[in-house]
Amino acid sequence: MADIYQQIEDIQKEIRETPYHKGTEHHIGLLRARIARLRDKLLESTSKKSGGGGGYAIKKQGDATIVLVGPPSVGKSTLINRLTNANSKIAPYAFTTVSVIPGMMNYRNAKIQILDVPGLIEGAEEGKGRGKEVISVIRGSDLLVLITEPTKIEALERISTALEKNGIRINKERPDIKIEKKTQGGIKVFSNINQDLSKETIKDIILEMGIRNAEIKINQKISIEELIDALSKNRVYIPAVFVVNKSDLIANKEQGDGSIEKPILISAQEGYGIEIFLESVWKKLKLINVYLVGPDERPSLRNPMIIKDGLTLYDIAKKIGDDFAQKVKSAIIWGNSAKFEGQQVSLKTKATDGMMVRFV
Ligand SMILES: Nc1nc2c(ncn2[C@@H]2O[C@H](COP(=O)(O)OP(=O)(O)OP(=O)(O)O)[C@@H](O)[C@H]2O)c(=O)[nH]1
Ligand SMILES: [Mg+2]
Repeated sequence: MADIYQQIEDIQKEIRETPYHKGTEHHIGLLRARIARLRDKLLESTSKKSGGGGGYAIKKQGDATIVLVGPPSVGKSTLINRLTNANSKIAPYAFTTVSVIPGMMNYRNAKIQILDVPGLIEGAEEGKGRGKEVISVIRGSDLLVLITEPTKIEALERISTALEKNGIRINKERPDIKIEKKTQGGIKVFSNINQDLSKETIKDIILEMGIRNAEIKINQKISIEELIDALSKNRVYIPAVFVVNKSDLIANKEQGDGSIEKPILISAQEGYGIEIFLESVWKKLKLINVYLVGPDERPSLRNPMIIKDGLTLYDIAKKIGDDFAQKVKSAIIWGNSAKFEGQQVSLKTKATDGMMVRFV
């Protein structure tokens, strides 16, 4: 293991010492691919070792699971205690929380599980301490809340970088690259988009990632990083909201949008900014409410169902049951996405937030 860390270190040093331009792009691309493979090896050994024990094997529950990640003592336990039924110990010293504390929050009819994890991410990429278990909890979550306090603003960047090194992509889309492995024929790259990277660089990075025979369709303009991500097995793509707690301690409270540059300012203790924060979490989770209306019922908000945005009415019928989906032919809808109240629509119609639906 120590050997792999040393190898990564050495290659990183070489990258730092090589100026980046068209002429060195190929070489740097290969070095980055080499690092990615070494990191993948480390991640594999982590996932084998982790799982179970020490309060880290938390069962996912509810409609979504979010994780609070941040340095020690920034108020993660205070926040989870405010939002949920959890009772996480709060204290004015670091590392109060040493295992994962789960809580459940009801928000807009959804049950959202919130996990308070120990502030131990940094150092995880060097395989230190419990950071690795924390990483595996994060990898399994639907959303991250990266939280810090006014005196530790730089932690947001630092933790993001540490997570990136562990294969976690924050607020990014999975690159649109299709890889079909073959048994022979070498590497064939197809792209109908003009790429900045040369064909040769793309090909050699693919080889460096350990793929010998494959057809690769690239449907977007890609960077070296995105190509390597697409070729690595263990990348996860997770949305995140960035937060600064204890904002009761600062004078300038110009509210942010939840990005890393403009974190949302909250005070878990005083309750400031909590609504804006939850609003942002909700938007990023991409959950919506649809309301089921029974055959003889009037449309109402009585029977909500939480679903992922983007599903069709047919998908919803399937969720209710395969038999049910077989039987229903169309739907009647009410609410702001209906052209008129009681509109009959096909099951191919996309569900929207607030829609009332009767299957017929
Ligand atoms: N001023 C102020 N203090 C806060 C706020 N939230 C938490 N604190 C204080 O910060 C200290 C640490 O709070 P915790 O909630 O235990 O922090 P934590 O992030 O869970 O800490 P660890 O479990 O040790 O990683 C406590 O003394 C809290 O009372 C806040 O919004 N404003
Ligand atoms: Mg805590």
